[in-house]
Amino acid sequence: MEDNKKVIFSGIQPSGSLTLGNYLGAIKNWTNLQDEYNCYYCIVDMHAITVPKEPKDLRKNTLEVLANYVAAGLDPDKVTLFIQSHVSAHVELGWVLNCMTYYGELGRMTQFKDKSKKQENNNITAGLFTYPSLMAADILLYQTDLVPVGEDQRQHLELSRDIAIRFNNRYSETFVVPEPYISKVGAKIMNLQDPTSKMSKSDTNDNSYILLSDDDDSIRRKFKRAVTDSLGIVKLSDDQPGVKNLLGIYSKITGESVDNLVQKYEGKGYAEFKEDVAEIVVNELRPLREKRDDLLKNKDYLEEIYHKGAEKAENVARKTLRKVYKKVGFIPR
Ligand code: ATP
Ligand code: LTN
Repeated sequence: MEDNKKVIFSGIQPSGSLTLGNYLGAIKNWTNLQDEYNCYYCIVDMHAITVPKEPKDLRKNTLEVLANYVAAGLDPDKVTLFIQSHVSAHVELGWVLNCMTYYGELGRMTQFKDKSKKQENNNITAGLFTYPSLMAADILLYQTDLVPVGEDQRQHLELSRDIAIRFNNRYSETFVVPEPYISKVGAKIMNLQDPTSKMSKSDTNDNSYILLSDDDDSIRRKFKRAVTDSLGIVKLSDDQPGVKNLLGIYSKITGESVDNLVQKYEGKGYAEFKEDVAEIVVNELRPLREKRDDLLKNKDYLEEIYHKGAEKAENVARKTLRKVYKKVGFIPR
C-alpha cells in the first residue's frame, strides 16, 4: 500500500531549459526511487517568478520540465507529477512559515546572496528573499521523509528542517522533519568553462552548460571546448577541477568507479577522454530528447498528467494545512 511507503518530495524551477546538472544531480536519482517511495515531483513555477520571467517562457518551460520528467522515466501512474501554482496550499503554508522564519536566517542563504548580486539596479524582490520558506512549505505539506536534491540545496534543506522543528516545538508534533538525499557522485556538476562554479541554466555563456535540449553535435562541441588544465593526466585531484568534473559525469552515467576510469585513461591524453565523455553524454541524452520532443507534441497527455497530479497532491496538502491553521489559532470557516 502506498500509505506505508516513505514520502519523497522534490522540485525543479521552470526557469530555463534543464541542464545536465539538473538531470544528473536530481532527476536521474528520482527515477530510481519511484518504486520504493511515495514520490511527489513538482514543477515549482512560483519559485521561478522570484526573478523576472517572461510569461510565455514560463509557460513553455513549465511544460518542458514536465515532459523531461516523463521522458527521463518518471511514471505518472506511480509518482505524483504536478505544478506548484495548481495547489494553493503551498503559498498558504508558505505564509505561515514566513512568520516563523527569521530575517537573519534568510539573509544567510548563499543562493539568495548569489542571485541578488545578479539583479540589476538593486531590484531584489521580497519573494527572492523569502523563497526558502516557500520551499519549506513545499516539502512539509507532504510530510516528506526524504528530499533528493543536488549539493547546492543542502543549506535550504537545513532551514526547512529548522522551521519544521521550530513549529513542532512551539505548537506540538505536526511535521515530519525531512532528511536530505544527496548522492555521492554527480551532486554538483560544474560549469564547463569555469569548473570551480556550478553548472547553471541561468548562465550567460552557453558553452558553460549542456542542455537536455542540445543536439548531438552541440554536446560534442561543448565537451571539446571544456576547460581542463595543462597537466595532461586524467586523475582525481582538487587541483584539476575540470578533469574531476568530467570524471564525475562519466562515472554517474555509466556507473563505473572513478578509480577504474583513472586506470582506463592512464597514459592517454585529454582529447580522447573528452571525446569519450561526450559520446557517453550524447548516448544518454539522445533518447531522452527524442521522447521529450514527442511528449511536447501531445499537450493533452501532459495536461492529463498535471491535472491528475494536482488533485492527488491537493488532497494530501489540504490535510496538513488544515492541521496547521488549527494549531496556529485560525478559526475554521
Ligand atoms: P539556476 O541554475 O537557474 O539557479 P538551478 O538549476 O540551480 O537553477 P533548479 O532548477 O531548481 O535550480 O534545480 C533543480 C535541481 O537540480 C536541484 O535539486 C538542484 O540541486 C539540482 N541541480 C542544479 N544544478 C545542479 C548541478 N550543477 N549539479 C547537480 N545538481 C544540480
Ligand atoms: N530551491 C530549489 C527548488 C525547490 C525545491 C523545492 C527542491 C523549490 N522547492 C522543494 C526540493 C524540494 C532550487 O533552487 N533548486
